[in-house]
Amino acid sequence: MRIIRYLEDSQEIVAAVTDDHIVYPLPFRDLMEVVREAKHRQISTVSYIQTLISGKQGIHKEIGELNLLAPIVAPEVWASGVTYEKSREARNYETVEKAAGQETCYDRVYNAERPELFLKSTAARTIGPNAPVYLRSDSNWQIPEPELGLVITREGEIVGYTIGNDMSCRDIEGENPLYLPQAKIWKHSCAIGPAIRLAETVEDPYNLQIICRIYRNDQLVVEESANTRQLRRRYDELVSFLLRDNEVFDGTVLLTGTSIVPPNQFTLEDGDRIEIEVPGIGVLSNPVKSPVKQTIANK
Ligand code: DO4
Ligand code: MG
Repeated sequence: MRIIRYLEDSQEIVAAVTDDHIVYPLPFRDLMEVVREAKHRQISTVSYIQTLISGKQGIHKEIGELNLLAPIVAPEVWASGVTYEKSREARNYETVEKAAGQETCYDRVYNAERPELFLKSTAARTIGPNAPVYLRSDSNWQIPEPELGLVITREGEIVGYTIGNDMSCRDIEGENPLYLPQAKIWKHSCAIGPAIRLAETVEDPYNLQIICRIYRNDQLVVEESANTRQLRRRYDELVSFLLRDNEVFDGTVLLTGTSIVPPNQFTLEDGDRIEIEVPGIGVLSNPVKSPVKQTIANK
């Protein structure tokens, strides 16, 4: 079972979607309200939703036919770094810190007990399906980072899984790792969606396929895939480090790192379209817009 949000007649609707693609609008403003109410009734979220939708008609629709919004207004999106070998290799390729035979900060963090965690985005900077991700005007080497996202409660319980795009500037981070916040955070630099699959309905979250496709002029120019079984850490471990002496809020999303990096010569361009698919969750599709186009569009 998945949870989506969509816009209909200017109304934001939260809905449950069954595996046979029936959409059931729910009388709640967001998933976290449903989770809290289920807890209060001491039943699982899925059981509670089943009681809500039982006997209801539902709408037979592919979610792509709806005007989808981000599946949750995440107060914060955090991200994990260098949790896959592929990410370590890419970071070592781009960094000026790499001296022959010497360990980099990326090698060290990949092997360390403490993971790399960073604040990726806030609600205002995060977009949902089909909205444009923006490029930075001061970078010439930009890529999407397709990642599995954990949707957590303020206690750190993983209630669902979504897809995230941790847009990144390889040249800015490569010049100096201390530039990480600028390489990672700007307006529309994070997309999540299209749905949240409830954790109870995921058989094995360490066996999810992630596929990334990038289209330029409607031609497929990048297609790569990975599997969460390649992750070096456990999800609970990432969440527990995030919660250490920290306050997180209901509906926080924690991205778990990327194992897909486009070829080193690739950089995103205005007009590209990024698709990130996780079977069972859906396809997160976003067009790419340059700063020049954003300025014109905002006028
Ligand atoms: O160290 C930089 C960030 C790495 C990252 O975002 C990732 O591995 O996904
Ligand atoms: Mg990342």
